[in-house]
Amino acid sequence: MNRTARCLVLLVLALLVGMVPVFAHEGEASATIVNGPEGLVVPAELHAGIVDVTFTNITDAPFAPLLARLNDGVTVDALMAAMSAGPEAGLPLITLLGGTEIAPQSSFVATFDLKAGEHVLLNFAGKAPDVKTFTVADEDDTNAAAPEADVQVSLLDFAFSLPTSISAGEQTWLLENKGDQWHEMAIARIDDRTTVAELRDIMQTMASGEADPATLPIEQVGFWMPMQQGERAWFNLNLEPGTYVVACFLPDFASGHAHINLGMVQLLTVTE
Ligand SMILES: [Cu+2]
Repeated sequence: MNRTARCLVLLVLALLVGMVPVFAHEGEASATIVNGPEGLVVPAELHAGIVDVTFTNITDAPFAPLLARLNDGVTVDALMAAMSAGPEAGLPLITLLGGTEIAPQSSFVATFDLKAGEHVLLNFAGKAPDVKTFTVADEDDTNAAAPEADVQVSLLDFAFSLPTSISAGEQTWLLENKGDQWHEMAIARIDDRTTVAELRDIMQTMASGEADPATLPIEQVGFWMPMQQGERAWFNLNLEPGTYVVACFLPDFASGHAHINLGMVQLLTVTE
């Protein structure tokens, strides 16, 4: 074998070794969902129960995957027709499981407690909305255990139940919607020099929805997209010591108010 051929064989072997973890996960309690140049690549079938989902964004565009289960008897066509009239029309047809924002060329692992049924994965962050479907099969032959959580958060109507102080560094968060409404969780770091009066102003500006959050002295460090009643998910966040605000900006359709205005906002201290 000449030198070039040997190099080629080594290259192919290296690529294969690199790909092994991807294949080894299929059929187990994990799955990989890729946002690529041709759009979303989603496994056709997943198992019910606890499933680790690795979201990989290999594009230079933002990726915001949102998982939803179609309610009984609802078709994807019916969902898309309803969504075109606005989210309020689409919501009764689905159960949202949440999702997050994934920067270009990066990955994020979230663990879901999947229930059997037809599902959709929506990405509204790209140039055009991308929707893919997958089935969650009835039987749970994986028996995967739920991850152990360091930080437990309950989403309520309208409050967060979460510790006021947590440890810095990599922590596993468990998010559960124990309310009746849909909820999301945005986590933003506040400048440690912020006074209480300034903080009140920041929260009011955030709640008004009128100011561009990018102009506020805060930095978003985490976000879990809308999740509905009875759903739960786990993911890791690595926060530095400091002061953070946790808030839900979703609307309460009955009153027209954002949940943050109804009390769904809390400060969180991250300690060394
Ligand atoms: Cu909420």
